[in-house]
Amino acid sequence: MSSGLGKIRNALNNRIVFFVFLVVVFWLKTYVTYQTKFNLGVSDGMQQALLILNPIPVGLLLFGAALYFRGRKSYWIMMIIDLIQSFWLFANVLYYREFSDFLSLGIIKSSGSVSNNLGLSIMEIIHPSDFLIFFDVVVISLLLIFKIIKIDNRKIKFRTAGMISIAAVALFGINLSLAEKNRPQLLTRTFDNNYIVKYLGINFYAGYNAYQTYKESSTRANASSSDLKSVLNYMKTNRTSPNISYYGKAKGKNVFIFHLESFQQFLINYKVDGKEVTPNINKFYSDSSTLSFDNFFNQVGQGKTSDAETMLENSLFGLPSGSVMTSYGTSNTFQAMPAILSQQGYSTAAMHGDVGSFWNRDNTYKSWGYQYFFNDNYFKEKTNYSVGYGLKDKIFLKQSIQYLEQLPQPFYAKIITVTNHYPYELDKMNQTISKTNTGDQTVDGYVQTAHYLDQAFGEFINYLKKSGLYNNSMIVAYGDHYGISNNHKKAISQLLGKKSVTSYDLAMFQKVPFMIHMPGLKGGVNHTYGGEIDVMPTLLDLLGVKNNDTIQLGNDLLASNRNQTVAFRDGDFVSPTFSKIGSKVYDSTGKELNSLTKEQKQEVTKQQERTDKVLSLSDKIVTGDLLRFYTPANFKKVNKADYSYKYSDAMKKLKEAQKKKKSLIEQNGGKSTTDLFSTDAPELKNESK
Ligand code: GP9
Ligand code: MN
Repeated sequence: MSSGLGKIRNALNNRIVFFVFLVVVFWLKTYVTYQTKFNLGVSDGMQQALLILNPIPVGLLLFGAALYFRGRKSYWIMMIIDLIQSFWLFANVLYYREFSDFLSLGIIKSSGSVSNNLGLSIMEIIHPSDFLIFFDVVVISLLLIFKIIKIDNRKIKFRTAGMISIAAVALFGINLSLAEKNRPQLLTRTFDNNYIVKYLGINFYAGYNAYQTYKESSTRANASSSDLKSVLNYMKTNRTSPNISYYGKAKGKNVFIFHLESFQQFLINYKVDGKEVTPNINKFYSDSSTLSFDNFFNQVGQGKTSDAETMLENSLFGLPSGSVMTSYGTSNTFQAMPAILSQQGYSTAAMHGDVGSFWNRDNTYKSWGYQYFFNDNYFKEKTNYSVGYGLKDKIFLKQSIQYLEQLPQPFYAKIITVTNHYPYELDKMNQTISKTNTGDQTVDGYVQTAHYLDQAFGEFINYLKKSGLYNNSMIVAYGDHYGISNNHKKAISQLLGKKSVTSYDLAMFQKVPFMIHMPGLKGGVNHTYGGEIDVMPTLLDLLGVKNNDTIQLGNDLLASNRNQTVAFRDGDFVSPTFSKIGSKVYDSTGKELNSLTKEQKQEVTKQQERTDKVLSLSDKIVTGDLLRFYTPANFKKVNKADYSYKYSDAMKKLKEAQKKKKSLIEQNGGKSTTDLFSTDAPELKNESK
């Protein structure tokens, strides 16, 4: 035995062996930490393989850098690298335990909130086993100090060190390409820090995040308040005057923003085998107290849901690539709808059955002034409760009531569903309508999950009626973006009953529902052309909130003097007169115009210029963080430190809020209204209450 140990010791006296040993220990340690301290949502064999693989290339590269140096220096470098890595791992373990997310430089730099919250409770959240992360650093350092492992002073050939670095980079290349294959656009869209760590590793994530932060902060540093001039000039000409027959009509009402995931306008009144796919939404759409828009377009880019959220609540566009929420949500200054309304006495809450870190919501929502964010940490989970990105809508909505009813009124509540999400898979017991039969696998399940979403929506509306909320709320429902992408032209033409589809048809296919319901509201179908960018100004006018000095790139859909050019994120546009898709121009009937008159040309150019302008202004505002230089009158800058989405903090705050005696539960004599939510969710059938 002792001779075995002696052999190992002898071997470790060789620098290359020592290096390999360090890499192996580092790899094991990282992998064990992944498995025991984080919840990375590994869902298939490839993801598992990548999780095992991903510490290796970075380990080889970083520890390998020490091989270019000689003697003691080389050992010092290796141990310091090990220590830094261990600190990073350790800090993330603690942060993750509290926030289910990874640390980013943005958080470390910008928000006292996070470090404060963490600082206060650090002793409570630390587990003794966390310190094991430093075990190897301590033991190996001692072995070196006491010369049990001896320093190998021999020079390592430059070629050997070089080969190791090259191997590390090559291995990383393989890692990256396998990751991209499993999760396309992983780096361009950066959905969730958990994804980057799962696929590429916690150390790569550190570097990547540092690079992003550097890039972003240098653009920010170069921006100044004078950059606002062009924005303010645009606002002067773009601002509409509100429609007096609607202005302030919803003043003081509760507001629901009901997010219909991947829900397209074509589903309204759509039938499969003679059966309505979305009967509840159809009814809501044509209710006499619902204002519905039938030329309302989604305008999202790569940020998909997050772009929709950014537009809806800030009237700013998403980015040409990536997502405003993931790249700028933590650090930028915003003047978002939740912040504006909370300063008008509203309670504000977002609810979603996915992890809080997706699209960086857990940080962005603080910047937007959300007092509460009820994410999956707040909901009961069971194995059959979730599909795809999170809780199934019916289960999520039922569980959301216990929080909703505690909010002091008026409240602003955003409810984000997720079951109707690509790849539109639903368990047998929840399939209650037949699939379409285009033969395109990804398309045909869409009506089934949409039908499920519709039923969930119906159950929620029933609850609102029973609880009385229906009568004192403005309910806004919208589809965030397409469910069927343009890659499925053949299936799309079959769904629409056409022989084939043109680029114009595909642009029209980007319509999503936008509906505003309130008892007493003059309803009907409004044909104005607009999109997600226009929601915030529309709602603020309906709520009668002063809105004449805010920076918003959309305009009130109900105003009569509004511009109706709808900009898409790629620079195309649609309007009631002309639409430009790619290099083609179409008239209002969808006919391609091959030659334009001088007047037509002028009009198209004008619309194109407006489209380009509004997109570039938005990018300027976001990347330069220009709102930090401008605060509208009566608006208080949001301080992220005021917010915490920790379960215990939220519960404390809700309890405190009950003293105001304005919540539904208080109105109901202190009795919960959760029983008023009835659902036919098969998963809940045999559950005791
Ligand atoms: C996940 C959900 C999906 O939380 O909002 O986002 P998407 O993929 O639609 O952008
Ligand atoms: Mn979405």
